[in-house]
Amino acid sequence: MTESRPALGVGMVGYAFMGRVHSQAWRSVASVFDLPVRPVMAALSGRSPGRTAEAADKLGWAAVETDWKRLVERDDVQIVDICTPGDSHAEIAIAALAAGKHVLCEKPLANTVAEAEAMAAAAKEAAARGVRSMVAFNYRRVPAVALARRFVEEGRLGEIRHVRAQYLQDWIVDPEFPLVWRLQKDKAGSGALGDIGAHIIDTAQFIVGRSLTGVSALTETFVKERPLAEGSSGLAGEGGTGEMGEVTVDDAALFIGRFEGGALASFEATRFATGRKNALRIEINGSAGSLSFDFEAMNELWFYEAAERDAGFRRILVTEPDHPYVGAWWPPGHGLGYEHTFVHETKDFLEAIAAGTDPAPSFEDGLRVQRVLAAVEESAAAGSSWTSV
Ligand code: SOE
Repeated sequence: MTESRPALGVGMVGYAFMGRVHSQAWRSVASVFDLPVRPVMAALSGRSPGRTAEAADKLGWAAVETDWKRLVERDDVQIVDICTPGDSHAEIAIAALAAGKHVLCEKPLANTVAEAEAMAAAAKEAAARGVRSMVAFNYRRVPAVALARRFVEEGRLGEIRHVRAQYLQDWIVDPEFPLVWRLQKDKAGSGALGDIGAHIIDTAQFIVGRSLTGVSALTETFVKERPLAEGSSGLAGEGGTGEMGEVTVDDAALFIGRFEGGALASFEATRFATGRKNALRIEINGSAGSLSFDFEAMNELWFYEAAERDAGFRRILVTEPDHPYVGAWWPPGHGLGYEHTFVHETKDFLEAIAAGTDPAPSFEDGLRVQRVLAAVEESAAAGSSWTSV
Protein backbone atom coordinates (compact mmCIF):
# COMPACT_ATOMS: atom_id res chain seq x y z
CA MET A 1 0.00 0.00 0.00
CA THR A 2 1.45 3.40 -0.92
CA GLU A 3 1.88 5.61 2.14
CA SER A 4 0.17 8.94 1.41
CA ARG A 5 0.14 10.40 4.93
CA PRO A 6 2.97 12.85 5.71
CA ALA A 7 5.52 11.45 8.18
CA LEU A 8 6.40 13.19 11.45
CA GLY A 9 9.78 12.17 12.90
CA VAL A 10 9.84 11.54 16.65
CA GLY A 11 12.92 11.83 18.85
CA MET A 12 12.63 10.45 22.39
CA VAL A 13 14.84 11.29 25.36
CA GLY A 14 15.04 8.52 27.96
CA TYR A 15 14.20 4.83 27.73
CA ALA A 16 13.27 3.59 31.21
CA PHE A 17 9.66 2.83 32.25
CA MET A 18 8.12 5.89 30.55
CA GLY A 19 10.37 5.51 27.49
CA ARG A 20 9.25 1.92 27.10
CA VAL A 21 5.54 2.68 27.32
CA HIS A 22 5.81 5.75 25.06
CA SER A 23 7.68 3.60 22.50
CA GLN A 24 4.80 1.13 22.59
CA ALA A 25 2.45 4.02 21.80
CA TRP A 26 4.53 5.44 18.92
CA ARG A 27 4.85 1.90 17.45
CA SER A 28 1.13 1.20 17.45
CA VAL A 29 -0.85 4.46 17.24
CA ALA A 30 -1.00 4.68 13.41
CA SER A 31 -1.99 1.01 13.19
CA VAL A 32 -4.98 1.52 15.46
CA PHE A 33 -6.29 5.00 14.66
CA ASP A 34 -6.84 6.53 11.19
CA LEU A 35 -4.48 9.50 11.50
CA PRO A 36 -3.74 12.37 9.08
CA VAL A 37 -0.01 11.93 9.80
CA ARG A 38 2.29 8.98 10.46
CA PRO A 39 4.87 9.00 13.33
CA VAL A 40 8.32 7.70 12.45
CA MET A 41 10.51 6.61 15.36
CA ALA A 42 13.60 8.47 14.18
CA ALA A 43 15.98 8.60 17.15
CA LEU A 44 16.43 7.70 20.81
CA SER A 45 18.69 9.68 23.11
CA GLY A 46 20.37 8.35 26.25
CA ARG A 47 23.64 8.96 28.09
CA SER A 48 25.09 5.46 27.78
CA PRO A 49 25.96 4.59 24.12
CA GLY A 50 25.73 0.84 24.63
CA ARG A 51 22.54 0.73 26.65
CA THR A 52 20.85 3.32 24.45
CA ALA A 53 21.70 1.30 21.34
CA GLU A 54 20.27 -1.83 22.96
CA ALA A 55 17.11 0.07 23.96
CA ALA A 56 16.74 1.60 20.47
CA ASP A 57 16.99 -1.85 18.90
CA LYS A 58 14.51 -3.40 21.33
CA LEU A 59 12.02 -0.50 21.32
CA GLY A 60 12.14 0.23 17.56
CA TRP A 61 14.09 3.49 17.22
CA ALA A 62 16.04 3.98 13.94
CA ALA A 63 19.01 5.95 15.29
CA VAL A 64 20.80 6.74 18.57
CA GLU A 65 22.04 9.99 20.08
CA THR A 66 23.98 10.29 23.36
CA ASP A 67 23.32 14.02 23.68
CA TRP A 68 19.71 15.28 23.69
CA LYS A 69 20.94 18.56 22.18
CA ARG A 70 21.95 16.62 19.03
CA LEU A 71 18.56 14.91 18.97
CA VAL A 72 16.78 18.30 19.07
CA GLU A 73 18.89 19.53 16.12
CA ARG A 74 18.14 16.54 13.86
CA ASP A 75 16.29 17.41 10.63
CA ASP A 76 14.42 14.10 10.76
CA VAL A 77 12.93 14.98 14.18
CA GLN A 78 9.78 17.13 14.29
CA ILE A 79 8.51 15.91 17.68
CA VAL A 80 10.59 15.64 20.89
CA ASP A 81 9.20 13.24 23.49
CA ILE A 82 10.68 13.85 26.96
CA CYS A 83 10.73 10.72 29.15
CA THR A 84 13.43 11.76 31.62
CA PRO A 85 13.33 12.59 35.34
CA GLY A 86 11.79 15.98 36.13
CA ASP A 87 15.10 17.78 36.65
CA SER A 88 15.73 17.91 32.87
CA HIS A 89 12.21 18.63 31.59
CA ALA A 90 12.55 22.43 31.45
CA GLU A 91 15.93 22.55 29.70
CA ILE A 92 15.00 20.00 27.04
CA ALA A 93 11.45 21.29 26.41
CA ILE A 94 12.49 24.95 26.10
CA ALA A 95 15.34 24.10 23.71
CA ALA A 96 13.11 21.83 21.60
CA LEU A 97 10.32 24.44 21.37
CA ALA A 98 12.87 27.12 20.38
CA ALA A 99 14.08 24.76 17.63
CA GLY A 100 10.51 24.51 16.32
CA LYS A 101 9.90 20.96 17.53
CA HIS A 102 6.55 19.88 18.95
CA VAL A 103 7.01 18.61 22.53
CA LEU A 104 5.35 15.85 24.55
CA CYS A 105 6.66 16.04 28.13
CA GLU A 106 6.15 13.47 30.88
CA LYS A 107 4.59 14.52 34.18
CA PRO A 108 4.98 16.36 36.40
CA LEU A 109 5.77 19.21 34.00
CA ALA A 110 8.78 20.27 36.06
CA ASN A 111 10.34 20.09 39.55
CA THR A 112 9.49 23.70 40.50
CA VAL A 113 6.86 26.34 39.74
CA ALA A 114 9.57 28.61 38.31
CA GLU A 115 10.60 25.96 35.79
CA ALA A 116 6.96 25.24 34.93
CA GLU A 117 6.30 28.96 34.39
CA ALA A 118 9.25 29.19 32.01
CA MET A 119 8.02 26.12 30.13
CA ALA A 120 4.47 27.46 29.87
CA ALA A 121 5.77 30.81 28.56
CA ALA A 122 7.96 29.04 25.99
CA ALA A 123 5.01 26.88 24.93
CA LYS A 124 2.76 29.92 24.50
CA GLU A 125 5.37 31.67 22.34
CA ALA A 126 5.93 28.49 20.32
CA ALA A 127 2.20 27.99 19.74
CA ALA A 128 2.15 31.35 17.97
CA ARG A 129 4.66 29.75 15.55
CA GLY A 130 2.44 26.65 15.13
CA VAL A 131 4.58 24.53 17.46
CA ARG A 132 2.46 22.33 19.78
CA SER A 133 3.13 21.00 23.29
CA MET A 134 1.39 18.62 25.72
CA VAL A 135 1.94 17.10 29.17
CA ALA A 136 1.63 13.31 29.49
CA PHE A 137 -1.10 13.08 32.10
CA ASN A 138 -2.19 9.79 30.57
CA TYR A 139 -5.01 8.91 33.01
CA ARG A 140 -7.25 11.53 31.33
CA ARG A 141 -7.26 9.10 28.42
CA VAL A 142 -8.54 6.05 30.26
CA PRO A 143 -11.92 5.60 28.52
CA ALA A 144 -13.73 5.43 31.89
CA VAL A 145 -12.12 8.71 33.04
CA ALA A 146 -12.99 10.42 29.76
CA LEU A 147 -16.56 9.11 30.15
CA ALA A 148 -16.68 10.45 33.71
CA ARG A 149 -15.71 13.87 32.32
CA ARG A 150 -18.51 13.57 29.76
CA PHE A 151 -21.07 12.74 32.50
CA VAL A 152 -20.05 15.79 34.55
CA GLU A 153 -20.17 18.04 31.46
CA GLU A 154 -23.67 16.73 30.68
CA GLY A 155 -24.77 17.69 34.21
CA ARG A 156 -25.63 14.10 35.18
CA LEU A 157 -24.09 14.58 38.65
CA GLY A 158 -25.65 17.99 39.29
CA GLU A 159 -23.73 20.36 41.55
CA ILE A 160 -20.37 18.82 42.52
CA ARG A 161 -20.00 18.61 46.32
CA HIS A 162 -17.12 16.17 46.98
CA VAL A 163 -14.02 14.89 45.18
CA ARG A 164 -12.27 11.96 46.89
CA ALA A 165 -9.03 10.91 45.19
CA GLN A 166 -6.35 8.40 46.09
CA TYR A 167 -3.30 7.06 44.33
CA LEU A 168 -2.01 4.03 46.24
CA GLN A 169 1.20 2.12 45.52
CA ASP A 170 3.52 -0.01 47.64
CA TRP A 171 6.72 -0.48 45.65
CA ILE A 172 9.04 0.99 48.32
CA VAL A 173 7.52 -0.53 51.48
CA ASP A 174 10.67 -2.70 51.76
CA PRO A 175 13.31 -0.52 53.49
CA GLU A 176 15.97 -2.37 51.48
CA PHE A 177 14.59 -0.97 48.21
CA PRO A 178 17.46 1.20 46.94
CA LEU A 179 17.68 4.96 46.71
CA VAL A 180 16.54 5.32 43.07
CA TRP A 181 16.16 8.70 41.40
CA ARG A 182 12.44 8.93 42.30
CA LEU A 183 13.54 9.16 45.97
CA GLN A 184 15.96 12.03 45.41
CA LYS A 185 14.60 15.61 45.51
CA ASP A 186 17.24 17.08 43.17
CA LYS A 187 16.15 14.64 40.43
CA ALA A 188 12.44 14.06 41.10
CA GLY A 189 11.42 17.35 42.74
CA SER A 190 9.27 15.52 45.29
CA GLY A 191 8.23 11.94 46.08
CA ALA A 192 4.78 10.40 45.96
CA LEU A 193 3.35 13.93 45.80
CA GLY A 194 4.80 14.97 42.44
CA ASP A 195 4.96 11.49 40.95
CA ILE A 196 1.49 10.10 41.64
CA GLY A 197 -0.15 13.00 43.48
CA ALA A 198 0.25 15.03 40.28
CA HIS A 199 -1.88 12.45 38.46
CA ILE A 200 -4.82 12.64 40.87
CA ILE A 201 -4.67 16.43 40.94
CA ASP A 202 -4.81 16.60 37.13
CA THR A 203 -7.39 13.81 36.82
CA ALA A 204 -9.68 15.42 39.42
CA GLN A 205 -9.40 18.88 37.84
CA PHE A 206 -10.03 17.32 34.40
CA ILE A 207 -13.16 15.41 35.45
CA VAL A 208 -14.80 18.28 37.38
CA GLY A 209 -13.59 20.92 34.90
CA ARG A 210 -12.50 23.25 37.69
CA SER A 211 -9.27 24.15 39.54
CA LEU A 212 -8.33 23.76 43.17
CA THR A 213 -8.19 27.13 44.95
CA GLY A 214 -6.47 26.07 48.20
CA VAL A 215 -5.11 23.09 50.15
CA SER A 216 -4.07 21.98 53.62
CA ALA A 217 -1.55 19.16 53.79
CA LEU A 218 0.49 16.56 55.63
CA THR A 219 3.51 14.76 54.19
CA GLU A 220 5.68 12.01 55.68
CA THR A 221 8.88 10.14 54.88
CA PHE A 222 8.55 6.78 56.67
CA VAL A 223 11.95 5.37 55.67
CA LYS A 224 14.59 8.08 56.09
CA GLU A 225 17.56 6.36 54.42
CA ARG A 226 18.06 3.54 51.94
CA PRO A 227 20.90 1.53 50.36
CA LEU A 228 22.60 3.45 47.54
CA ALA A 229 21.82 1.93 44.15
CA GLU A 230 24.53 1.40 41.55
CA GLY A 231 23.33 2.57 38.11
CA SER A 232 19.71 2.25 39.15
CA SER A 233 17.03 3.75 36.93
CA GLY A 234 13.28 4.15 37.09
CA LEU A 235 11.58 1.78 39.50
CA ALA A 236 14.01 -1.11 39.31
CA GLY A 237 16.97 -0.62 41.62
CA GLU A 238 20.09 -2.67 40.87
CA GLY A 239 22.84 -4.07 43.08
CA GLY A 240 23.63 -1.60 45.87
CA THR A 241 27.03 -0.52 47.18
CA GLY A 242 26.27 -1.28 50.87
CA GLU A 243 26.37 2.40 51.77
CA MET A 244 23.19 4.22 52.79
CA GLY A 245 21.81 7.51 51.47
CA GLU A 246 19.19 9.97 52.74
CA VAL A 247 15.69 9.89 51.24
CA THR A 248 15.04 13.55 50.44
CA VAL A 249 11.40 13.33 49.31
CA ASP A 250 8.00 12.44 50.77
CA ASP A 251 6.81 8.83 50.89
CA ALA A 252 3.21 9.95 51.31
CA ALA A 253 1.17 13.14 50.98
CA LEU A 254 -2.37 13.69 52.27
CA PHE A 255 -4.21 16.93 51.60
CA ILE A 256 -7.65 18.45 51.64
CA GLY A 257 -8.72 21.13 49.21
CA ARG A 258 -11.47 23.31 47.87
CA PHE A 259 -12.39 23.67 44.19
CA GLU A 260 -13.63 26.76 42.38
CA GLY A 261 -17.39 26.67 42.96
CA GLY A 262 -16.99 25.31 46.50
CA ALA A 263 -16.66 21.52 46.16
CA LEU A 264 -14.58 19.96 48.95
CA ALA A 265 -11.79 17.51 48.15
CA SER A 266 -9.51 14.99 49.80
CA PHE A 267 -6.37 13.58 48.20
CA GLU A 268 -4.02 10.75 49.26
CA ALA A 269 -0.85 9.86 47.36
CA THR A 270 1.30 7.17 48.95
CA ARG A 271 3.90 4.55 48.09
CA PHE A 272 3.24 2.74 51.40
CA ALA A 273 -0.28 1.37 50.83
CA THR A 274 0.91 -2.21 51.32
CA GLY A 275 -0.85 -4.45 48.81
CA ARG A 276 -2.09 -1.65 46.54
CA LYS A 277 -0.07 -1.72 43.29
CA ASN A 278 -1.41 1.07 41.10
CA ALA A 279 -4.72 2.03 42.64
CA LEU A 280 -5.68 5.42 41.25
CA ARG A 281 -9.17 5.86 42.70
CA ILE A 282 -11.53 8.78 42.38
CA GLU A 283 -15.10 9.32 43.54
CA ILE A 284 -17.15 12.39 42.71
CA ASN A 285 -20.34 13.13 44.70
CA GLY A 286 -22.86 15.55 43.22
CA SER A 287 -26.37 16.73 44.06
CA ALA A 288 -27.85 14.43 41.42
CA GLY A 289 -25.47 11.50 41.48
CA SER A 290 -21.99 10.05 41.98
CA LEU A 291 -19.19 8.45 39.99
CA SER A 292 -16.52 6.04 41.23
CA PHE A 293 -13.42 4.77 39.39
CA ASP A 294 -10.48 2.48 40.33
CA PHE A 295 -7.63 2.12 37.82
CA GLU A 296 -7.04 -1.44 39.05
CA ALA A 297 -10.44 -2.15 37.36
CA MET A 298 -9.86 0.44 34.66
CA ASN A 299 -12.54 -0.77 32.20
CA GLU A 300 -15.32 -0.07 34.70
CA LEU A 301 -17.05 3.10 35.88
CA TRP A 302 -19.55 3.01 38.76
CA PHE A 303 -22.43 5.45 38.46
CA TYR A 304 -25.20 6.31 40.94
CA GLU A 305 -28.19 8.43 39.93
CA ALA A 306 -30.15 9.90 42.85
CA ALA A 307 -33.32 9.68 40.74
CA GLU A 308 -32.77 5.93 40.43
CA ARG A 309 -32.13 5.36 44.12
CA ASP A 310 -33.11 1.69 44.21
CA ALA A 311 -30.75 0.86 41.35
CA GLY A 312 -27.82 1.73 43.59
CA PHE A 313 -24.37 2.15 42.02
CA ARG A 314 -24.46 0.65 38.54
CA ARG A 315 -21.35 -0.85 36.91
CA ILE A 316 -20.76 0.57 33.44
CA LEU A 317 -18.40 -1.62 31.42
CA VAL A 318 -16.66 1.08 29.38
CA THR A 319 -16.02 -1.02 26.28
CA GLU A 320 -18.76 0.08 23.91
CA PRO A 321 -17.75 1.45 20.48
CA ASP A 322 -19.18 4.89 21.29
CA HIS A 323 -17.25 5.17 24.56
CA PRO A 324 -14.15 7.44 24.33
CA TYR A 325 -11.33 5.86 22.26
CA VAL A 326 -12.77 2.31 22.54
CA GLY A 327 -14.21 2.01 19.01
CA ALA A 328 -10.73 1.80 17.48
CA TRP A 329 -9.83 -1.28 19.51
CA TRP A 330 -11.76 -4.44 20.28
CA PRO A 331 -15.43 -5.54 20.52
CA PRO A 332 -17.40 -4.87 23.73
CA GLY A 333 -16.13 -6.64 26.84
CA HIS A 334 -12.56 -7.23 25.65
CA GLY A 335 -11.07 -4.34 27.60
CA LEU A 336 -7.98 -2.11 27.47
CA GLY A 337 -4.92 -1.61 29.67
CA TYR A 338 -2.40 0.91 30.97
CA GLU A 339 -0.43 1.09 27.72
CA HIS A 340 -3.51 2.03 25.68
CA THR A 341 -3.84 5.35 27.53
CA PHE A 342 -0.48 6.36 26.01
CA VAL A 343 -1.66 5.34 22.54
CA HIS A 344 -4.69 7.61 23.05
CA GLU A 345 -2.35 10.38 24.19
CA THR A 346 -0.15 10.19 21.08
CA LYS A 347 -3.23 9.96 18.84
CA ASP A 348 -4.67 13.19 20.26
CA PHE A 349 -1.24 14.86 20.11
CA LEU A 350 -0.71 13.93 16.43
CA GLU A 351 -4.23 14.98 15.48
CA ALA A 352 -3.75 18.38 17.16
CA ILE A 353 -0.44 18.92 15.36
CA ALA A 354 -2.06 18.04 12.02
CA ALA A 355 -5.07 20.28 12.73
CA GLY A 356 -2.94 23.20 13.98
CA THR A 357 -4.68 23.24 17.37
CA ASP A 358 -3.26 23.21 20.90
CA PRO A 359 -3.55 19.78 22.58
CA ALA A 360 -4.63 19.23 26.21
CA PRO A 361 -3.30 18.99 28.79
CA SER A 362 -1.22 21.99 27.87
CA PHE A 363 1.92 23.21 29.65
CA GLU A 364 -0.42 25.77 31.25
CA ASP A 365 -2.44 22.85 32.66
CA GLY A 366 0.85 21.34 33.84
CA LEU A 367 1.70 24.65 35.54
CA ARG A 368 -1.67 24.62 37.34
CA VAL A 369 -0.78 21.18 38.77
CA GLN A 370 2.71 22.43 39.68
CA ARG A 371 1.17 25.28 41.69
CA VAL A 372 -0.95 22.79 43.66
CA LEU A 373 2.13 20.62 44.34
CA ALA A 374 3.99 23.66 45.64
CA ALA A 375 1.03 24.71 47.81
CA VAL A 376 0.84 21.20 49.31
CA GLU A 377 4.55 21.28 50.17
CA GLU A 378 4.25 24.80 51.63
CA SER A 379 1.23 23.84 53.73
CA ALA A 380 2.87 20.64 55.00
CA ALA A 381 6.06 22.52 55.91
CA ALA A 382 4.13 25.24 57.77
CA GLY A 383 1.94 22.73 59.62
CA SER A 384 -0.40 25.69 59.99
CA SER A 385 -3.72 23.83 59.98
CA TRP A 386 -2.62 21.24 62.53
CA THR A 387 -4.20 21.16 66.03
CA SER A 388 -2.68 18.67 68.44
CA VAL A 389 -5.08 16.41 70.35
C1 SOE B 1 5.43 5.65 39.68
O1 SOE B 1 5.72 4.43 40.16
C2 SOE B 1 4.76 5.54 38.31
O2 SOE B 1 5.62 4.92 37.42
C3 SOE B 1 4.48 6.92 37.81
O3 SOE B 1 5.71 7.62 37.58
C4 SOE B 1 3.66 6.86 36.53
O4 SOE B 1 3.34 8.17 36.10
C5 SOE B 1 2.40 6.07 36.82
O5 SOE B 1 1.59 5.99 35.64
C6 SOE B 1 2.75 4.67 37.30
O6 SOE B 1 3.56 4.77 38.47
